[in-house]
Amino acid sequence: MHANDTILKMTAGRADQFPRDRKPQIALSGRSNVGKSSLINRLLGVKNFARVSSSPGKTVTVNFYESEKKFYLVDLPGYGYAARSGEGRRALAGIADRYFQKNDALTLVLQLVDLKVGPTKDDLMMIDFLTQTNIPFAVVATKSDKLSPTAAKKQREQITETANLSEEVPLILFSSKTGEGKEELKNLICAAVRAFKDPREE
Ligand SMILES: Nc1nc2c(ncn2[C@@H]2O[C@H](COP(=O)(O)OP(=O)(O)OP(=O)(O)O)[C@@H](O)[C@H]2O)c(=O)[nH]1
Ligand SMILES: [Mg+2]
Repeated sequence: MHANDTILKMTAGRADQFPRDRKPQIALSGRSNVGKSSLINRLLGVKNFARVSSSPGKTVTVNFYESEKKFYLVDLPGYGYAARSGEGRRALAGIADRYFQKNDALTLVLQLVDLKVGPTKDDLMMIDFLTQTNIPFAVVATKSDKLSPTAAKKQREQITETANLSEEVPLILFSSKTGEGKEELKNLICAAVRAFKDPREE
């Protein structure tokens, strides 16, 4: 999993542009500014592969990064960004919703939650949705560099409790600044890719 071996295969502004090939997809979900694009950059070992911005709401398309010709990392638009205009917001919510519908290739969702902030109302709704639809997911608590190890541990417990996470749901502390959690996350992604069975071939 490295930038040398990864291409931006598709920047989809509409659902009919989503790739329909049979490669497993690992999607990054989370509110705007939580660190989805930064996480992709850290995983790929580069600074600016996926676009990161100081102003939230930058990723407005569903971006499919194809890695090792084997799987996709899918950067979804962030939710919960109030300053976007009404029409734009609806279109944005629309495309992320469409992404989750009848997607056989979706093999793992990485649900990002800001470690320091904890789960927002939207994060909790998303976690409920993933639980109810039986989509395998892990929670990635981002920006762990902002807390001391003691505070981080406390917040971790807080997240498990607030989101009512079952023991099967992995919870990974991650920082794109320090690289904490990177190996754990890579292992999780690799395992999901290996375990993927194309439902259309069964
Ligand atoms: N301290 C710290 N800051 C981070 C970390 N990850 C991301 N950031 C900062 O948080 C801001 C948002 O990061 P992005 O990666 O663009 O967030 P995003 O989730 O892709 O946002 P949208 O594309 O708007 O949905 C940027 O200013 C990043 O530099 C981290 O691990 N630690
Ligand atoms: Mg982004």
